Amino acid sequence: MTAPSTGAHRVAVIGDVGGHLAELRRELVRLGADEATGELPPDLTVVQVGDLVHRGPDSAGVVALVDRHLRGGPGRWIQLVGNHEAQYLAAPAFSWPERLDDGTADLVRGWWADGLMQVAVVVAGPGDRDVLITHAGLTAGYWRQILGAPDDAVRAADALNHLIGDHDPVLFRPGQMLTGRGPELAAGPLWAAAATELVPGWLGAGMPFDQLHGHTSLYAWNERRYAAREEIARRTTLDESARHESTKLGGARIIGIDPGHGRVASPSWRAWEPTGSR
Ligand SMILES: [Mn+2]
Repeated sequence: MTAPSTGAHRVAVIGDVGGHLAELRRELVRLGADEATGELPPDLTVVQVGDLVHRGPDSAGVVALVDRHLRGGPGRWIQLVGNHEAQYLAAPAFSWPERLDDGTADLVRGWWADGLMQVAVVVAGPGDRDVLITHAGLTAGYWRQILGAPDDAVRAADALNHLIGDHDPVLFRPGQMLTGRGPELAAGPLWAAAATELVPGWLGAGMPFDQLHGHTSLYAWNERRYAAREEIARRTTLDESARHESTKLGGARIIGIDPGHGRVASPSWRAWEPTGSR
C-alpha cells in the first residue's frame, strides 16, 4: 500500500471498544492499517474516545495494541480516557465483574502519568467546524460551573486536560448512572448520559461548538427505539450501519458514536471520519 506522507490528512474517531480486539483490528484494517503489522497508514490519525476495556473477550489485547501505537508513533493515536479506564486511575468508582491483570492496568496508568491519555481533543469536522471530543460529552452544567463557560472548543479542551492529575476527582465527577439519583446536568465528561444529562442540558442553551462522544447513545440500537424523549429524537438523525447519531441543537450538533458492544460485539459499526474519505 502506498500513501503520500504529505498532503491531505485523515482523522478517524473510534467509539467504545469494550475489549473487542478483533473488531478494533478489523476497523483499523478497513481504515488502511497493515493487516500483518498493524501499522497505520501515514496519512491517518486515530482518535479513540475511551472505554477500551471490559465486556468483550480480550481487554488485555486491546490495551497492548493501543500501547504499541501510543508508544511507537507519537501523535498518530490520540487516546481519550473513559470511565472504564478511570477504574484503574483511582479507587474503583463502581463494581465490575472483570478486572484487568496488573501488567495491563499498569500500562493504562502509565498512559495517564505520561500524558498519553487525555480527556479532550478537538478535530475539524464537517464545514471545518471545531468538534470537541470527550468520552461522554461535556454537559452544559460542567461547562459553566467547572470550566467557566469557554466559548470555543480548543479552550474547553485545554481546560479539561489541565484538570488531569491534581483534579482527577473533578474529571471523574459522576452522573446518574453512578449515583442512581435523578439526572445531573453538571455530570462529568466521563459519565454524562446522552439521553438524560448531556443533550437535555444543552437544549435551548446555545452550545458554542459541536461535540462528539461515546459512552452512551440516544438511540437503543438493539431495541430499535429512542432512549431520549421525543423532543430530542425529532432533532436526531441516525446512521444505523455505522451506529452514529447526530442531534441538531440550534446551529451546533452533538454526535454520538458508541457502538454499544456488549459481551458480544455489535453487528455493524464504523469509525467516524469527519472528512468522509481521503
Ligand atoms: Mn463509558
